[in-house]
Amino acid sequence: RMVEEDLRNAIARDQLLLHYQPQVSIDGSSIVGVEALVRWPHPEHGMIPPSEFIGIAEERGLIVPLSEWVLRRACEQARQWPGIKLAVNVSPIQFRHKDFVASVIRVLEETGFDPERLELELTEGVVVEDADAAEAAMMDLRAHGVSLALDDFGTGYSSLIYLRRFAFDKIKIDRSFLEYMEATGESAILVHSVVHLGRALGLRVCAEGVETAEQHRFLQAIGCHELQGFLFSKGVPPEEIDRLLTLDR
Ligand code: G
Ligand code: G
Ligand code: MN
Ligand code: NA
Repeated sequence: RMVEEDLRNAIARDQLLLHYQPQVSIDGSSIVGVEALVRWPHPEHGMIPPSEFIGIAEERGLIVPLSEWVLRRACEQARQWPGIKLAVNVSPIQFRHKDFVASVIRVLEETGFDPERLELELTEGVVVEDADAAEAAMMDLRAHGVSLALDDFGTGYSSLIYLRRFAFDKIKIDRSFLEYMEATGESAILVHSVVHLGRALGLRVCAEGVETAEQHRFLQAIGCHELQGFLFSKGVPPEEIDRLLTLDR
């Protein structure tokens, strides 16, 4: 297929881009991390979002080179942003690849990026297929200092079991919870419970999709740790992160 060839070339020719969405402290005053979000500026079709090509990359055997490109570029760029975390998304197919951990460690060594500043965002899909292998890979990553976040928390079926069994450092509450939240409604009760649960398990809790000051106040009141969403910033080019961090200091 044409798209496949295009994508292969885009990876090989360094034509993908990374945007970064800030993750902010609960009072909204400082940037504590950034999530790398890949973009494909296509010469004919314009900016293609990852939802339209990550799946293709997974099906066509391109997810490994694509992900390595993302991790390497993100580590290179985030080296200039000391003191904040770099969050990188990991697809289940990429995670299950037998060389996954080794490739992460290699990129960290080659870029000189501090493993303690890297956070990999995994989804439930990562752990469902071969739990033992997933557990081993996760322990290995943590032994190297890399931290792990459970992304899109609450969209799967067995999240609670995964939290008990697997060594996550953080949960990211899926933005669908906030979408339907009014401070008194049922979603608010769910969000409150998830924050409580996370804290009880000693995890950090990040809320995604924060769009209003009201949501911010609520999340602050219930003890959430970090926030991500359009209220603070959408994903932006690295130059904009440079600028925001300068303003921050
Ligand atoms: O950036 P956007 O708002 O379009 O993100 C859409 C989805 O694409 C998100 O679910 C995000 O996790 C995923 N995504 C973005 N960048 C990457 C990446 O580098 N690798 C993987 N596997 N998924 C990504
Ligand atoms: O699945 P993942 O959490 O990695 O996806 C991040 C996605 O969420 C990106 O596509 C990003 O553009 C989107 N996003 C981030 N903040 C907000 C927000 O406040 N509102 C909405 N609707 N989408 C958001
Ligand atoms: Mn994510
Ligand atoms: Na998410």
